[in-house]
Amino acid sequence: MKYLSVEEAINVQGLRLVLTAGVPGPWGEAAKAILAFKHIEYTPVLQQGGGENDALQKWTGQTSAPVAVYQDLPPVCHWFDLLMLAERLSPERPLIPEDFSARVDVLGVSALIAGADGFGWYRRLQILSPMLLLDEPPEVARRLGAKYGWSKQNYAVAIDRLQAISAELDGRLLRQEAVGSNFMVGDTVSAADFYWANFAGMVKPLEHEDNPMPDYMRAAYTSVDEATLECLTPRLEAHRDRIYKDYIALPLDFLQE
Ligand SMILES: N[C@@H](CCC(=O)N[C@@H](CS)C(=O)NCC(=O)O)C(=O)O
Repeated sequence: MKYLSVEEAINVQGLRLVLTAGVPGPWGEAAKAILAFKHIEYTPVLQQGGGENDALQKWTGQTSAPVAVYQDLPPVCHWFDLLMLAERLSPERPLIPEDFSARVDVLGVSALIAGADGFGWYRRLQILSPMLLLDEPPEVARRLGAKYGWSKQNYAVAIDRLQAISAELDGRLLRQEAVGSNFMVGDTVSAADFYWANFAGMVKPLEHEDNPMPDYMRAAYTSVDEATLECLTPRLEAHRDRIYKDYIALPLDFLQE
């Protein structure tokens, strides 16, 4: 993938998507998969994972990725706003149902996976822990820990939260199977399916041929803890694989050209 620098991207027209360059960040990959499904074109822009990202801070008021900047509209830095922007830009390929009850379900399940205090959030606290529990944590880990709410107390409850979310998602898929659906909500693909497919890799990434992530990141994402690994139940893993097969292009494209 060819990324522009923030400085280069500021004056480009259309949709710009700031992404952590060189790695498959789950929030960024979910955004990319959603935009691709909707046939929305964008210019990739480089964020340096865990870096200072001063130019990004000036442009968007924060330093994380993904961020979507559409023409002269304010930057969109949160998964929910990014999803709503994608819905507005391509309403003909919806990933949020019109029916309000189903809408509540899709947005609620998506928040359990991608939102603050969700699956990705707590799994990240676990991933950062080996570094943050050192006497002298590396600078990058310290910065990420401060940004994303790491503390010994939050780390201690992470496994309970991951198990509870996993049980909720697995139970939901079981009920869906019983009515003949392969999707998290209703009988068609939605944003909730896209988020799960992309976040499940934080426990067990796709094989190298489909996800050529750097070795250090594969080692950090691949769970060796039995209780965490069990959060990816066979049903949740099969769901992830089905969504990739049917809706997301592989191999993932994130390495810097
Ligand atoms: N604020 C985003 C989440 C963004 C996020 O957590 N980004 C992480 C992905 S791991 C990130 O940019 N990490 C690298 C960094 O902060 O430098 C949302 O709610 O959608």
